[in-house]
Amino acid sequence: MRTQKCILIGAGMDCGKRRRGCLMGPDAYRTAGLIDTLGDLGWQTEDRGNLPGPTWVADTPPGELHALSETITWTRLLSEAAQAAIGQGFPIFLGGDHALSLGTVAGVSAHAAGQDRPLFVLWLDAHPDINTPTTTLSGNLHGTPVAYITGQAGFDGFPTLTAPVPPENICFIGLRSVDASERNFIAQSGMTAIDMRQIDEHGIAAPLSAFLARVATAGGMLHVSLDVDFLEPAIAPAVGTTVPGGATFREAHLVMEMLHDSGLVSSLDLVELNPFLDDRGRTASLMVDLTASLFGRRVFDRPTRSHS
Ligand code: Z70
Ligand code: MN
Ligand code: MN
Ligand code: MN
Repeated sequence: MRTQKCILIGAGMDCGKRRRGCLMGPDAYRTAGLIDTLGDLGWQTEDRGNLPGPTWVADTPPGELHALSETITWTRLLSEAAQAAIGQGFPIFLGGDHALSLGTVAGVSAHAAGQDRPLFVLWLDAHPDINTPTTTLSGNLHGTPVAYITGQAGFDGFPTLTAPVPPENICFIGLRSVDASERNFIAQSGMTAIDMRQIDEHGIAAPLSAFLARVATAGGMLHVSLDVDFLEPAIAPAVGTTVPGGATFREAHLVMEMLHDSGLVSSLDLVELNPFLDDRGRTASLMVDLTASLFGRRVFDRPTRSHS
């Protein structure tokens, strides 16, 4: 990692889907001890508090776009906050639902373009979130950020992207709930899509190593977007839509440890935590522990970098 300073940005965005509760996420991470955990690992932490985005939105009928104007407002706020932070430290965006990545990745990609460096994105999620406002069946905009950040059409009214992320720079790991339109798009997009079967057959380290090697060779910056539903619901119940068959405790920690060893990660989203659904804070605590692995917590030092 290039810096020893983290910048925490709370984004209690809760309008990317109908089910409410993600607005409590930022404070759950703080309650679970995120700041002390990072401090114990030698990181200085600046907490910029919670962004003042739109809060409560009444449900729209099924199939209609939900909270479009609120999502556009959040996207602008988050993109500005990301661009302001990333030159000053390692931003950690405390969600909030996954629609917050419309803004965080837009901001980070604008910064990377200004530095003449390619941006890569690792999307750890059961879902590829690659619908557009036109293709979405649910109307939930948390299912759309990857389409937006790669510059797909259909995002009328959203801020114009400064620097769309090339599809070849996107890597999904953990997919197991994919809409038909998303499957067709991914197949012809050039994105790397690792589903649970590939993880079962080859392990999670091999595809991650291959992706990290590409980022390193390109001299890229790497944004990591961690959706709680990447994880097996038995260990991470605090999420609106649980999808069985997720990453295990050990797979998830291995991913974060390998990311740390790579030294390539420059920003992080923690998304979809719904503390209202948690079991005595265990999901919030697990997300903090995974973040600790990304920021250098380990059992023993390792002799070499994992992607070389
Ligand atoms: C579906 C949609 C989704 C959760 C993302 C699901 C999207 N593809 N669901 N995260 N929990 O509505 O577009
Ligand atoms: Mn997601
Ligand atoms: Mn998901
Ligand atoms: Mn989700």
